[in-house]
Amino acid sequence: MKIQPPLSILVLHGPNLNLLGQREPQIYGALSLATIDSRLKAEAALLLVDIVTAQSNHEGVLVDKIHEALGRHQGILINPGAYTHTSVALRDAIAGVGLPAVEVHLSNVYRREEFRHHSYIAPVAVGQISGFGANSYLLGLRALVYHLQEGQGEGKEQGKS
Ligand code: CA2
Repeated sequence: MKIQPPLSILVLHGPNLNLLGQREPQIYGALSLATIDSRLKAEAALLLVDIVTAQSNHEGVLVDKIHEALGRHQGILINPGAYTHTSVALRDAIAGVGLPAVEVHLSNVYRREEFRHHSYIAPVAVGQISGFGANSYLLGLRALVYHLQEGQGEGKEQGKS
């Protein structure tokens, strides 16, 4: 039996999420991004997976990070921030690398302004979790890991590993 290295997940935070905990706590909660990242690391340890986290306010930097995930990570957990509602480039990058991605949002975007109801990312994501504050990230990580593990399980049943 071949020993598999742990799954590695890239966690991407989009624009303005570096401000978390400092402004608009009524919408986005009181936790800082550093606290969310450390909770994600604790959750990843429970799930026996590795994570690498990054935040950028720049669309092209996020596109580059998605490209660089190929060969390094098996899945992407992403809060694209406002780029959710505007970015064909991020959508094309996720579709282009073909890695399973889960989209997460702190706020329930469907209870907010109409322009937040459309996501360019959702059609190329495995799924979306929205409205649970920092727990959206933890739920999203769990969903992505289960998705990846189920995929591997199916492969094994078919004698592919
Ligand atoms: O609910 C989410 O996670 C969002 O992705 C957050 C984005 C927003 O544009 C999306 O519609 C939904 C905005 C992130 C801005 O974060 C801030 C945090 C603190 C203070 C100001 C902005």
